[in-house]
Amino acid sequence: MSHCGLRAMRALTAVFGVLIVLKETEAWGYKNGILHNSIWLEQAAGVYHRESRKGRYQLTYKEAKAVCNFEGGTLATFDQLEAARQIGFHVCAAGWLDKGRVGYPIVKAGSNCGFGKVGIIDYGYRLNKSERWDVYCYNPVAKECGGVHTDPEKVLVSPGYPDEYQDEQICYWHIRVRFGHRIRLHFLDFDIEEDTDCLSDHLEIYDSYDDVSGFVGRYCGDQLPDDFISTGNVMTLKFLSDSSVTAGGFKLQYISVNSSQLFDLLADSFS
Ligand SMILES: [Ca+2]
Repeated sequence: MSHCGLRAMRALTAVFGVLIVLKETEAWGYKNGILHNSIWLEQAAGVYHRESRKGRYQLTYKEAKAVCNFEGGTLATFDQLEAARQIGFHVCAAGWLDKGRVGYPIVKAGSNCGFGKVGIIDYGYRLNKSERWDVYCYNPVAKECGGVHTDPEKVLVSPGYPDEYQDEQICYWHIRVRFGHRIRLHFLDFDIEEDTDCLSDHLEIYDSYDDVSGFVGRYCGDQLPDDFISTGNVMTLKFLSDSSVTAGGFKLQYISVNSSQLFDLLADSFS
């Protein structure tokens, strides 16, 4: 091959490489190297998205089923996912559905997710059930709870509070305040079924925008957890209850603090 031909070949290979990366980017919603589906963990119409603790696209069909069952739900059907999508459920991540189908719900067309289409992006019934995806679960018993919160301060409560929470609840609260600010969490009331290692019911705090990284702690019992201040401008709270024994629930307040307020807070705590 001539020198010129070799160079052209290399250039072509590079172009194909870039194209493959771009295609991945469009299909799976990578942005600045971060999977931005992780912010969409809230539930809608009883449907919610889960990924493996190991991360994105790690669940076989069997494992996906187990994840939903563990939380008292079942795999969502295509119709349940569509019903959730119609009230705004938008997730940029393909997950297992009932009967081995795979897809994800797109509300707003975007170039980086869903091939610019709106609707359920349907990968069809998978022949190979060992493929690894995320999962969409359905749990009609779960009360509406969680969500994305961007107010500078807010009170958050367990589902049904001040009544006792019910069995088989799962809630994610994603808190995002102004860039450069941090989030101070302060508990006002706390009563969650007590159990060794809080395996039955618990509230978990994550110092990140998802429940995959930044694990801070898991809490149960009736002692108020200590205040917590995030390292960045985002935080995630996750509440889970199992299939028996409930308790009073919790009430907490979060406040967005800037660096000078933070300095005062820290000064107070040491004085
Ligand atoms: Ca329980």
